[in-house]
Amino acid sequence: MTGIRIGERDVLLVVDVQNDFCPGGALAVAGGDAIVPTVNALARRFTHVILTQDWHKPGHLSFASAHPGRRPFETVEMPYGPQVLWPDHCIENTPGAAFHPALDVPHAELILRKGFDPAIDSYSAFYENDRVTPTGLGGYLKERGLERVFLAGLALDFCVRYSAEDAHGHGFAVTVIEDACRAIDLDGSLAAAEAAFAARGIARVRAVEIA
Ligand code: VGL
Ligand code: ZN
Repeated sequence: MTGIRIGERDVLLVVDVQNDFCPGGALAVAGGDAIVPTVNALARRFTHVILTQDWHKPGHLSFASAHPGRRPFETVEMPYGPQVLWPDHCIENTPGAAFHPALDVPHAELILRKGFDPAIDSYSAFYENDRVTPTGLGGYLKERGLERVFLAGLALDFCVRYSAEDAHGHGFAVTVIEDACRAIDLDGSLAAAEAAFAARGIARVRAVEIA
């Protein structure tokens, strides 16, 4: 047990703990709802917590339904590169886009929505999937003097993964809290995420290690 002491320069980034990513939702992640008590308990250890919310318009270009003849979980080429097509999910102002009802983080200081451009998906909380359009989160964290980014949420192999990589790219010390995440695991995406974390020195810990 390492016992990581959380302080004023640490932030917990809670990624996409939304109904559509939980069992019964449009893009359900197995066990997605099971992380909620862990996330709630973790959040109480942090002064600084940020929530992200996947937030798409109807007809978003990441939806298979926007591509005639295509099925969910196929990959297509977009102007910005390959894009997995998803079932319609997290449509703005719908119950599927709402946070899980048991998510209890009253002190969250920022709710960052992403994926609102109808033509570009955004897995990362820092950049859209063109990998160059910033969300502003990097600047927010730097201006606020935050230095270490801890991540929890859904899905480990998509939005958590790319958020972690981009946090690392911004120079933050990055730790993924593994048992506070769940993965989609599409065509080896979980193994790819784990390899990416290892390659970049992104730490992986369990929630119990956070003091
Ligand atoms: C996510 C696929 C599509 C995620 C969001 O939160 O990991 N995955 N939109
Ligand atoms: Zn999405």
